[in-house]
Amino acid sequence: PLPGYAVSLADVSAFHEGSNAAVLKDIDLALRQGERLAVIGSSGAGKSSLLALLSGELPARTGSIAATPATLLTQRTELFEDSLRGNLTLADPKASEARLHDVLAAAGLLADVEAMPQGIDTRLGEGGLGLSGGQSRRLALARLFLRATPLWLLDEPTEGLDGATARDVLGRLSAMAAGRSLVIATHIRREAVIADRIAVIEGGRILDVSRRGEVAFEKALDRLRPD
Ligand code: DUT
Repeated sequence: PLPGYAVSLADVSAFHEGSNAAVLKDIDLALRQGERLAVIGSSGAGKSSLLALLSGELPARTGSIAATPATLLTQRTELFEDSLRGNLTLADPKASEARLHDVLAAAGLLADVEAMPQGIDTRLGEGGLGLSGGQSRRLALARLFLRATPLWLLDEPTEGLDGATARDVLGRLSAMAAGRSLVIATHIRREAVIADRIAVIEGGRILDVSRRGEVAFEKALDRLRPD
């Protein structure tokens, strides 16, 4: 990207494998380093696809795309048949014990881990301990916190967490993200209010982008699930 920018897209279209209809159309988007963008729109509008495009997972068919290295937090958390430690350090094998402790605390998972039979060395997955949906989500966040990329792409980062936990985790996420650029695909108000700008996407097109302080920004927030 241009100096000072994390992302620049011009006239990008993209197709999912095996589909002959563009999932993203005429996408123009520039994101400055350190800027936070929320992407909202109906189910199927293309929010997750835009994150996949920015992560390099979904190729651009036309147009030009430049993005700094990014970490994608998807809606689904993959768990491996390994200890909780192993499930965490796959994000950074060199992380120190203190760092693991810090990211578990920041993800709101420390008390859960301390209550597990072998703590951080408890085995997860089949034959081991199962995690609740909320615990899996928080493990995914702890993994994200270990990834030092300048751009984080978050797909509904606090979906499935109860309101109080979600707000707590969002506060820590915001602090951990200091200096990084964020793109947050969401339909929940609490996740969009931490953004500097909101992009509305429908039918694979960006319809509108508004900035905090503008009336359109408040209107966009009003479309979201209160929480
Ligand atoms: N799609 C595919 N293949 C995929 C993923 C998505 O064909 O591997 C289609 C489904 C949909 C469109 O692309 O018609 C956009 O999907 P996306 O998941 O990007 O939409 P969303 O805005 O993220 O929806 P949601 O809010 O339900 O997550």
